[in-house]
Amino acid sequence: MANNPHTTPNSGQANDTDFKTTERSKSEQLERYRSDATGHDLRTNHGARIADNHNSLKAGERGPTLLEDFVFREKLNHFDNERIPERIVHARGAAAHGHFQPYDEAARFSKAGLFQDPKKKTPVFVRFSTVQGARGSNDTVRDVRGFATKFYTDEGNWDLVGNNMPVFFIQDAIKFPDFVHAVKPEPHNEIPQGQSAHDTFWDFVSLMPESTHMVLWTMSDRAFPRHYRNMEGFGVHTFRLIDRQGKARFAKFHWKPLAGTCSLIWDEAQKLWGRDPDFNRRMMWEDIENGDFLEFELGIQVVEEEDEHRFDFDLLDPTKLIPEELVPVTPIGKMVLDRNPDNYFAETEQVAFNPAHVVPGIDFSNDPLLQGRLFSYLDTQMLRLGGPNFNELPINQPVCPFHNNQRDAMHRQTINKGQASYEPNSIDGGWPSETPAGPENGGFESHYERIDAHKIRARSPSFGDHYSQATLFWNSQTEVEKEHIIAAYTFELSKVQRPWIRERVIREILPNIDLELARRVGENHGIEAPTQKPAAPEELGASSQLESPALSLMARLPGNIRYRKVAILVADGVAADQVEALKKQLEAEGAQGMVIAPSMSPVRAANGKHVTPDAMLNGMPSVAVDAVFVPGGRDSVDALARSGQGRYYVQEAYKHLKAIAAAGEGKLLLDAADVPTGEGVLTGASVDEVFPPLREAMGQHRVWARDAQANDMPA
Ligand code: HDE
Repeated sequence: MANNPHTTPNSGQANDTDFKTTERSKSEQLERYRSDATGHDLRTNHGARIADNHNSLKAGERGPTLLEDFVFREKLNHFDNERIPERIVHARGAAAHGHFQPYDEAARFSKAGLFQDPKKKTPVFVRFSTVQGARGSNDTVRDVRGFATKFYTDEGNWDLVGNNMPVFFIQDAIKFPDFVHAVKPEPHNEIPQGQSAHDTFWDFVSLMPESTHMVLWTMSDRAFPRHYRNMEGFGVHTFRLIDRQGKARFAKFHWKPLAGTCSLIWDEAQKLWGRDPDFNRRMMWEDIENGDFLEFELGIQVVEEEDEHRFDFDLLDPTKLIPEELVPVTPIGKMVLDRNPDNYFAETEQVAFNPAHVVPGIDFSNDPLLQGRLFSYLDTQMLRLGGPNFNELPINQPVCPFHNNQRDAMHRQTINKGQASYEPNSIDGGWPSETPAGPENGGFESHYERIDAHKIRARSPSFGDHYSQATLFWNSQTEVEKEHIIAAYTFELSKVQRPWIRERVIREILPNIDLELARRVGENHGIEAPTQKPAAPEELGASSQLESPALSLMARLPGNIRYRKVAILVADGVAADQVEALKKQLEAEGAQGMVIAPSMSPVRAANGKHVTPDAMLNGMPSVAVDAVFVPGGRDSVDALARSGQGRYYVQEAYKHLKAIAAAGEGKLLLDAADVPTGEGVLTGASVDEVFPPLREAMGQHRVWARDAQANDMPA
């Protein structure tokens, strides 16, 4: 078994070099650890069969439990110790397995093995997460999403540990504990969970102007993606790629979702906290089980070393992005996530990502945030996973063979043979030995960079512009997106108790992004915003670019209706042929029709047949679907129109800018609920008539034209 690090003998170089991963390598490796109890006896951990798993050993039927009961003690003892510390940030997550396949283009930029052969599939494991909340918090909170990918390559694991936003709150890692202490639930009462809408967060960020750009991203709809398949991912920092000739280039990594980008609406996201706190992880899980895999393209923005200083921002500053209009994103491969984990704890919880896990062909820049991360991740895993041997956990093991002279420590599993655990040695033939760097299968060699500098605690003046890219982001949003951002600042600050913090945000921070933004948020708080930008010119900076269309979520709308869910509202007397007709039309386009009824009892249709519901009105509420269809059938529509839940369903869908269609008498439900037709509310005699405009409206994800009046809907 060449790919088992535990069984590969110390056979050295030749074996290691010959090693080749396949798409299945990781799954085959995990198979050795998978355990299935089907058909097996219940036994203790030392292997004794258990005769009675219901009664502890007692002195008499009504007497005390005896210490002798090793079956009871082992069971309770294991249970009492089942928890490990959750991640200090990114505690809540969901993950999936898949593979990555490079395009031809990739090999030009990096000698990394995974990029060389367009036919080669490298296994990956991806964990998506929220940042602020605890492991049991909600999926749809306003927060950054983590997007961490472990590539199990021939040459070792490469971890691309990114987020769904391309910049970060701080410039230097030494501020990370301050930032996290400020955003986490407040220390005296542990409120609020999964949110930044509280005093300590706004206190910190309003005193740290460098956070302004990233805070603006988190106030946009990017902060609650509709589905993990609908969000972009970013490596954030500038990295280096090294080609086969040894030439280094700067690069930023991007994940582009092939299903397009789209997000929830804030009101919808909040309601989902109660209706389905597992919304994102459930959708990913169910889609993968149904064979609707998640697909992303990996892209890079490449900057030649000699161009390092050609931008009006510093490439090493993680609060800045490179506008795609300045340096386009070159696609270099595709990732498909197609398999759910077998066990949440063993895989999703125990996976340990680390930006320092790189392979030859990928290297770091001197971004001071990245440099700090190179320390932090290994450090945190020691506590979280109980010592330095967490690399032996099945999910963390590379699939290539690996040997070194590290030994012992808690929970060591490898049985290292031989006497020499040091290097150089002559006792074990000098193995394991070093590998010289080279264009192929070489050892890792750090980029040969000349540094000539003073040891100093300071920031480069080139990091001094804190606002120009925030303004660029603001200018690049559509009117609807701007309104959502204004509403977000208004909401968040309404939760801040201390007036001076609200004032500081509105008077000293927001006007530097945009005077109108400050004025509007100020108006909602009874605070007058200044009419001139208050920051010093060097802090305001000057972006050579005024707009970047790629920064708008609307730039990558899906355009089609694949993976969309449409609620079909039914009750007794429904026109079953219309239910069937719509389901067929949707399925033909890769979407799904969900039959939703007042209860789970089969509905008796007008033609006498039975229609089986997929869910109940309050079990799959409108916030959990993308569009609503009301078929005809007078009795069915009357019953729904009489029901508060029926009327609320279409009202809420209207409020959340969802496409709504009604065939035949279905319109009567809309009338009863005061849902006006027009602007994505489509009516007609038949499914054939309403489906084309319904598809068109769903392709835009939301009916944006309705944004202004939809808020008046009382749902
Ligand atoms: Fe992290 N971050 N981070 N981070 N981060 C962690 O590592 C840290 C940063 C990111 O699904 C922790 O294993 C420091 C940027 C993701 O398991 C910890 C700094 C970006 C995940 C840590 C940053 C990230 C983490 C907590 C500033 C986007 C979840 C548990 C210097 C590029 C990975 C753990 C998963 C997790 C430290 C900033 C992404 C404490 C010190 C910037 C996606 O080590």
